[in-house]
Amino acid sequence: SAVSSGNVDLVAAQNAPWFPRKKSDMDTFAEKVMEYGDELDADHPGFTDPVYRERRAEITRIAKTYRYGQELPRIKYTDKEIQTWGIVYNKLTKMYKTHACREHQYVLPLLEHNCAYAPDNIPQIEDVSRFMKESTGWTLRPVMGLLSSRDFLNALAFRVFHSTQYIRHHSQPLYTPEPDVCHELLGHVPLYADPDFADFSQEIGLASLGASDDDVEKLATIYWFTVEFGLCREGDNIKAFGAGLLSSFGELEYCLSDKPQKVPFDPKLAATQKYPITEYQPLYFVANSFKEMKEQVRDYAATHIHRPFAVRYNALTESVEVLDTK
Ligand code: TIH
Ligand code: FE2
Repeated sequence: SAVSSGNVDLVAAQNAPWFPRKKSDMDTFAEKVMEYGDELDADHPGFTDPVYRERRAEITRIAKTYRYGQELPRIKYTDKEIQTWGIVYNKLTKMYKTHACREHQYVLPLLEHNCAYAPDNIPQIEDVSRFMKESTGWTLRPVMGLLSSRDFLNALAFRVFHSTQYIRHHSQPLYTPEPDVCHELLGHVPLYADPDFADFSQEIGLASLGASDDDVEKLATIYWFTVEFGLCREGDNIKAFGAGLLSSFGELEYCLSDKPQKVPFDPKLAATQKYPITEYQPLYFVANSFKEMKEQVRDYAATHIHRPFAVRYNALTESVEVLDTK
């Protein structure tokens, strides 16, 4: 087996879908957004609010011009936006004590202390990204809206998480069908300070590099049932660790009630499970621990994702090396 030297493509990887080899390669994602972004769907609560629409357009324009290596853009949030954040923040932080997994509960006070998380302040992703970098090597990148599954997952291989900076519409604080700054900062960020969760996410990212469309779809579904909507066992209890749950006080209450179905996490089953994207989930997977989840996904990738090459992340150069396995 041979290791490629930087930009020398191996024959085996040449026929695979393109994937980033280094962090700056992700600059090509900046203008490719799928839905939402600044084009709101008709059933979005902000659709008929011109002030909200203009504000969203302003914030997404900033994300569009960001390039690797620059300081992450600081947004001057309005009083109305801070008020929405405050409502979400106060409701959620009360519920976390009983509903959030222990890793999330451990990190939130650190974010309050180090990154100015508070009910009357929306933290800046530059400050948050620096904190993440020091904890587990993860960083944030601004994004206009939803990326394709392939681009989004590929970034995880580099320990890069794409984050929106706009906030949900003030009329519906309890749930939004799309990511917003509450979802990123309260749902995702705390978990990325946990070493096992950090490794687990990168594992999904590495498996997605150069994978077939079909395999990317499966990995995105595993991501959905873990990083976004995962539950985990804690002794005799079940707690939430999925960011979609930890950022929605509506669904956070619902997910631990007896209404939805809960089954043990199995990546092979999760990979093809159907799910709705604009309403509460009817089914959740329950993991035993982040460590076990990481091994389950690594085994799944080794046995079910077929590529004629292997990849390895070099943390010193922050780049992906391609290894010929033929
Ligand atoms: N439903 C979540 C919330 O209200 O915060 C947001 C999202 C979860 C998953 C995708 S978007
Ligand atoms: Fe998310």
